[in-house]
Amino acid sequence: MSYKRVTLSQFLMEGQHRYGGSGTLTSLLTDIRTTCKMISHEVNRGAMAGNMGVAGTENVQGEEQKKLDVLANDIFLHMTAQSGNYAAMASEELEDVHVVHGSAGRYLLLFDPLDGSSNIDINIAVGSVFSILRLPDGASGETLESFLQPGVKQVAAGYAIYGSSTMLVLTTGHGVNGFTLDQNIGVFVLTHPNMRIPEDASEFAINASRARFWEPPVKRYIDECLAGAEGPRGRDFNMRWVAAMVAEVHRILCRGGVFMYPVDDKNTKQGGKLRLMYEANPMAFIVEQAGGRAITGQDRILDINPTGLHQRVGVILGSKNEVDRLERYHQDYEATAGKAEV
Ligand code: FBP
Repeated sequence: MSYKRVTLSQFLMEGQHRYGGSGTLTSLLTDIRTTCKMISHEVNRGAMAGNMGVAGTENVQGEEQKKLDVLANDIFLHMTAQSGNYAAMASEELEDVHVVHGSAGRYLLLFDPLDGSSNIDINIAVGSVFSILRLPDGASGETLESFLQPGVKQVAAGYAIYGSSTMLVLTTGHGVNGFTLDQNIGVFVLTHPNMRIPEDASEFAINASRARFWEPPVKRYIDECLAGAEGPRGRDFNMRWVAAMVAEVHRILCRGGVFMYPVDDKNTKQGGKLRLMYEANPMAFIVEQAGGRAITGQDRILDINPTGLHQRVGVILGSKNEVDRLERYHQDYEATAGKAEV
């Protein structure tokens, strides 16, 4: 039996040679690797390290912060600043841009240090999500404007999932690869090369407790799935909801499906639930690189021109043919709704 194991560092070096990189991307992602290893350790220690429960503070979104939200945020800020690659950062847990003083870095890092925080105290999967942008020429990391770039400008993105095992899944625009942390030797090993999302699927994820707020296109899609083999879809569908976007996206990368947190009548004022810059954009980059699609209902998420660090959007992503169908239902609805108004 060949014992060929490829570590994340070897994979990044190999990519550097293949795509003629300068080594900066390798260094950028090495910062992220170390950060996620440290957060994985703290998540796994859980109550033993007193990491459970609330921190007694609120973040810029007005959400109660968990102790691990604050700890993971500190680990991200500290560990990724070491290399000096990043000029500045933005986090779900910080209101404003965090400038890395003295850094001559040419990159910007955006992150959700702990996604799925409501799962921490009940020992269900959580994760970290990151997005890397170039600092525009002539721009300084001090300004918000340098961050407000559409998702298509990302040079790399990914997530770590702290579940039954710890994995790091990432893209640099050349497909999607998954690495599992070998706890014995403390290295990420390539276990899921070239992940691809099946175009068809029979599994959806949406918070059904919000059904009364759904817009007609989403309601139509879910009703048809729930009608099963006797209904217009002619087959049965299954449902999942982990309440951690990282886990939903990881499931879809592994076996297909569609994940939705759409704009609905209850969150429409704030533009949706999930944040564009450090949740929707990195996940949309990953999903598209794996052959899936990611839309708001109307628009391709990666084409959105951001207006704010903590801007929220509707998210519909996953298997191409299911997202195509949801997009059609939105277009049909807008066409009929448009006619009704005339
Ligand atoms: P944070 O935990 O980082 O705030 O992320 C938001 C999130 O937890 C997503 O990961 C998840 O998909 C969604 O909210 C769950 O929402 P709900 O509480 O409505 O089930």
